[in-house]
Amino acid sequence: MIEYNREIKDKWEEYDAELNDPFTTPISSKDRKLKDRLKSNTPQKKSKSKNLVTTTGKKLVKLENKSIIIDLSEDELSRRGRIIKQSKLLDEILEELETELLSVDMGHSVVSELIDLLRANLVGTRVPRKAKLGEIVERVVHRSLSHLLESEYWDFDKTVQSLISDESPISIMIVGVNGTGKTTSTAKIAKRLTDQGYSVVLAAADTFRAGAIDQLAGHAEKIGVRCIKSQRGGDSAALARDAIESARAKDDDIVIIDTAGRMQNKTNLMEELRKVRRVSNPHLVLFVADALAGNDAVTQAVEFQKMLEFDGAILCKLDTDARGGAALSIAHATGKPIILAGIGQGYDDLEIFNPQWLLNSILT
Ligand SMILES: Nc1nc2c(ncn2[C@@H]2O[C@H](COP(=O)(O)OP(=O)(O)OP(=O)(O)O)[C@@H](O)[C@H]2O)c(=O)[nH]1
Ligand SMILES: [Mg+2]
Repeated sequence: MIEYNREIKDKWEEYDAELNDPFTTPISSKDRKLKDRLKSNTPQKKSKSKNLVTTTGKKLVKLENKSIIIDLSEDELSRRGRIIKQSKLLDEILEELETELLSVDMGHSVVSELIDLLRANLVGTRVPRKAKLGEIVERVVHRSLSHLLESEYWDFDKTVQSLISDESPISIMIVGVNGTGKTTSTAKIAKRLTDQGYSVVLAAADTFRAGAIDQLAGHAEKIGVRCIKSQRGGDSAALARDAIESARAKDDDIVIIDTAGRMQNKTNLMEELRKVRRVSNPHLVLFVADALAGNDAVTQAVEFQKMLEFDGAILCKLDTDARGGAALSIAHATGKPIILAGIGQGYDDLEIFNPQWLLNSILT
């Protein structure tokens, strides 16, 4: 990552030479205050969000926004070494990093939050005397973004296994805007769980789009699982409930509910999805995001989260030239983890999401 050139390296050496004894070079009180405030990641004033209300007195629900935690642990020294100061070199390294992260489709707000936090946490930090600033930043960014992707993470296979050991059938509802990969992911999950020995039923709850029912039924036939369907325009919530009843009657383990991504308008779509969820009461709700949509995927995830909370996301189309930064923005903006990754159009092209793989491909 952060391939700072020879010139920058030289400047770092100059900067090194120009540093006085770190023990007698305290950071300015302004820098220290900023550092302390951001380091603790706690707002200075008590948040008023608890009492957020609309102009007509209705309660507003604040989004759970995951804060980024800067992890300096392995690079920070408690004694000796040198102290990182605000410098042109640091600015250049952070600017380069910012450009790089924006180019892999990480959203503006999360990138600037990360850069600000990095600056605030790095300045004043004592590091080994011989350490290269660019390499320190590289390691800190990697660790910090790992935390972001790994926090709240849950394992898909183990979760399904543990839910089934408590109750059967269990249901998984797949949601997201149109064309992101919901139906394909429904089929891929069915294949994955069938391969693990479970008996799976699909529920064709996208009764809105022409061809959606046949598309899912076609997948079901190829995978060799049952598909519960109705006429086009049928009641999707009733269909989902029927599928669960049918699974219960036939002793199946899992129902996967494929839902619509488009209706007459957004409000209708959300109302329909909320009804499906209320009636079928799924064990898991998974949001499908299209990695190719970049920042739009993040906006969609945030909008969905407001209307219909989900437990985790599936990031599809990672096999394309999508840059993958959306994963970080989605995790940051919704507070929910990416759980599964779609890596192609075949039934086996679904993997457990691997944060390290994504970070290695983003931070090249
Ligand atoms: N390359 C690639 N293509 C994918 C992936 N997942 C889905 N697709 C393709 O994306 C297109 C849309 O997928 P669908 O599963 O139909 O999307 P959907 O969300 O169900 O769409 P609607 O039902 O219209 O809302 C299809 O051509 C899929 O083959 C993936 O991981 N990689
Ligand atoms: Mg579909």
